[in-house]
This record gives sequence, structure tokens and C-alpha cells, in this order.
Amino acid sequence: MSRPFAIALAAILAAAVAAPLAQAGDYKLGALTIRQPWSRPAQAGMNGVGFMTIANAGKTPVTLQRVETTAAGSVEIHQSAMVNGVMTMREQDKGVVIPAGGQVAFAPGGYHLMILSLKAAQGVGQKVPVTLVFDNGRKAQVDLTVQLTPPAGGQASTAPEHRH
Ligand SMILES: [Cu+2]
Repeated sequence: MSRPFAIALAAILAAAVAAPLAQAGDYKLGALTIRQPWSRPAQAGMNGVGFMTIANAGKTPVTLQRVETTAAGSVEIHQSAMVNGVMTMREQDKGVVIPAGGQVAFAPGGYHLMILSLKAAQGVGQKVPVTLVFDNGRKAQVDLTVQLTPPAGGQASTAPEHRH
């Protein structure tokens, strides 16, 4: 191995170590990191879902207020929960607070984006564009990657899954 190559390789390894949390498919918005947004295959006219983890490295809480998309009629923020042994879901019309220094997982069985009345079918490998609107007035445009199973290393909810 030539010496310049060895130095270049060392630099690449150092960069990888310096940013252990940055992964392909992550988005940054100020102190927020939106990790591995994904969706599931669905037919046109049906409802889709959206999952991700939102981390807040800042010193103040941030609220995800609403979500917009051009790919469907509308998007609602839902939370699934077991109530007396029955899986239910509730719209979070006040949004979801991402605590300072914390993170919230949108994952099967818990919080999720409910994408109502898809305009087109979404298949594995396709991207569904959504805009996350936060209370500090800032917007993050992210693409949900359509896949069959949660991303590797992603946070899974422990709650049993429900289907819409
Ligand atoms: Cu739902």
C-alpha cells in the first residue's frame, strides 16, 4: 500500500468515527435530526404510513405541528395505543413534542404519519415526499423510502402492530 493511500484511508476512517450517528437517509434541520424516514407499499386511493425517528439536540423542546404532502389528500399525525386490549389510534391534533436533548420514534405500534388517500400507488424503492412543519416555523422536506420492513438499526416500537 502506498503511503498517500494509507493516509487517505486513515482520514476516511477518522471521519466515520467522528460522526457515528449520521447515516444515509438522515436529514438535519438545525438541532433536529430526522432519521431513516420510511413508508410501506400501498395502493392508490388507500392510506399510507410514515415512520422515522426525530432527535432534538437543542436546549428547547420542538413540536412537530403538522405534515404536508403533494402525494396524497392529507397527512395526519396519529398515535396507536392498546386500550383495554384493543389497538386504537388517535389523531395528535396538537402535534408531537420532541423534548430538548431527546428523541421520539415514529414506529409501527406507536406514533406514525397517516397519509390519507394516496394519489398513486407506492411501491418498494419509491420515495414519498413529505414536509414536516415544526413550531419554530421551520420545515423539513424528507423522502419516505418505501420498504417492506423497518430500516436496520431503526427503532422499533414494542407495541403490537396494527393495520389501517
Ligand atoms: Cu393511523
